[in-house]
This record gives sequence, structure tokens and C-alpha cells, in this order.
Amino acid sequence: MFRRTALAAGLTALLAGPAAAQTQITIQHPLPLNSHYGAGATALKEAFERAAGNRYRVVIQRNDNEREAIESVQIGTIECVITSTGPVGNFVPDTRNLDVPFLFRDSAHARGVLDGPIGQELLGRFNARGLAGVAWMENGFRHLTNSRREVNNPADIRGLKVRTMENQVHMRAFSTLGALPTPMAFSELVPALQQGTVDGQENPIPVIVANNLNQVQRFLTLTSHVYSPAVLICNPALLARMSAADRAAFQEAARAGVAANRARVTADEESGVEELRRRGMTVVTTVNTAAFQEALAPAFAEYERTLNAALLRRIRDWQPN
Ligand code: EAX
Repeated sequence: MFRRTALAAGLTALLAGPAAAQTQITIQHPLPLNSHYGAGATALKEAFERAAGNRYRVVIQRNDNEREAIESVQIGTIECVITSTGPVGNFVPDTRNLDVPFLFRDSAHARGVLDGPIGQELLGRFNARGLAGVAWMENGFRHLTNSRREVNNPADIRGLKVRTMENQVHMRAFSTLGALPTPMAFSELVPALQQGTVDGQENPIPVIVANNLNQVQRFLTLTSHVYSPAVLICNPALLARMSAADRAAFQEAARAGVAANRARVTADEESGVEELRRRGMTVVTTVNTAAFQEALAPAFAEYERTLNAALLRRIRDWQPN
């Protein structure tokens, strides 16, 4: 009996011909799956696997060292990464313009700029660096936390050891405010806060909530000092190997990922502050933004000299249609 079934199964496989090879696409990102990056990656996975009829399998992995993950995409050991622009300026310098504090008025301004010609132009700059910029996702507006004292105005930041991303624009801003910026990968952040190597850090509410940074930080000030874009970057060879139809389906799936990511950021920003208060953080909600902008004047002058002043003006002048 078994012999006949085995034979039958063998014959069917033979007649069906070789099983359609499934291509695996690994997407890494630095946050828990239950996060705004996880939401984006999952929506992309579901949409693309559905569109590509299982010829592709998207695998989502956590790697909380964004720079390392970008390097892996560049050499092709993984296919894609969702990363903040934190370390991206080290690969694609033009993206540093997006990291200027107080550049974006609000999320609508940022999303509008990134979804428009400026955003597309900047994505085009990745090719020259052996990377493919696929879509702009979102991390959110960054806020300052620390374990030493309440921060109500720029003077309160003086002398604080603040972890920044590996980002020269952000480091320049914090040193201008009199803080001691310490650049490090996200993977090193929590141990550094626990050991007191640094007093504080800055991140969007969705990141602070998803990583329980309230466990290692006591004070939160809603500085909204900089908008933090995220970007889906892939290995160019992956896209080149795809058929035109699959590439279009992948781009469409990336758009679904962007929508899910941004919706999650909006939801986390709406509920996150109360959640962090509930978890015991002391939250300063009213911040004298003009005082921070004034204190950053020397840094702004330097950005106008060292970054792309014309691009910064185009971004500031952007208005919805
Ligand atoms: O992209 O490193 C950071 O603080 C980033 O905001 C985090 O990795 C999410």
C-alpha cells in the first residue's frame, strides 16, 4: 500500500516539473515587530507575497545596528533594510539635509516633501552608492529624554551627556546647545543608559514606547526638535533581477508598507505620551521652541554653509498643492 502511494506521489511531482523556485527577501529593521517599522515591513510582506503569488518569501528580521544593516544591503548579504536617516548620511550625504532640526513644520509637511519631487530626487541619490532607495517611511518627531533633571529650556540641556545617532548634523545641534553628544548605534543605547555612560537620548514617541525606554529614563520633554525620516533601502541587484511586473508589485507593496508605517506612527504619537506618563515618566509638554531655535542659530548658520542651502530653502518653502 505505502509503496503504491509513494510511487503515485513521485509520479505527480515528476509530471508537475520542478517546484517554482521561491526567492527569499530579507528585510531587517532595528525595532520590535510590534512597532511602526514592524507594521511597515509586515504590510509590505503581505502585499508583495500576495501579488507575487508565493514566488517570493519576505522574511522580517530585527537588527538594531542600522549602519551594519545598510552595509549588509550594500554587499548583498541581505536584501533590504528599514532604517532611520540617522546613519544614512554616511552613505548618501545629501540625505543629511533632512536631518536639520526644526526643518519640518509638522508631519504633513515632512510627508508631503518626501512623497514629492524632493523626496524622489533624494531617493535617486542612493544608486551611486550601490544602494536602491525604494520609499520614504517614518520614524517621527524626536523628543529628548534623560535621567538627571526636567528639561524646560535650552539651558537645562547644558552638560547633559546625550546619546545621538551616528549623525553629524544632530551631533552639531546638541554640542551647540552645550550638551555632550555621544554617537552610538541603537543596539548600544539601553546598556549605555543603564550604566550611566550617557544621561539621555532622543527618539520619537513610538520608539520610546516600543523599547520601554521609560525603564531607563525618568524625564521626557516634548521638544519635537527634529523630524526623523525612515527609508526602505534595498540591494539594486534584487530589483534588477525582478521582472518589470514584479518590480512594480514590489513598489506597490512598499507603498502599502509606507501607509501602514505612518498610520502606526500617528496612532503611537496620539496614545504614547499618556502611556509613558502611566509608566511613571515625568513629561514636559510645553516647550519654548523659539528659545531652542534661537540657541541653535550657530548650527543653522553652519548647515547653510556645509549642507545644500538651496535644497533647505526648497524644503522650508514647500506648501501643499
Ligand atoms: O530607527 O537609532 C535611533 O535612535 C533610531 O531612531 C532607531 O534606531 C529607529
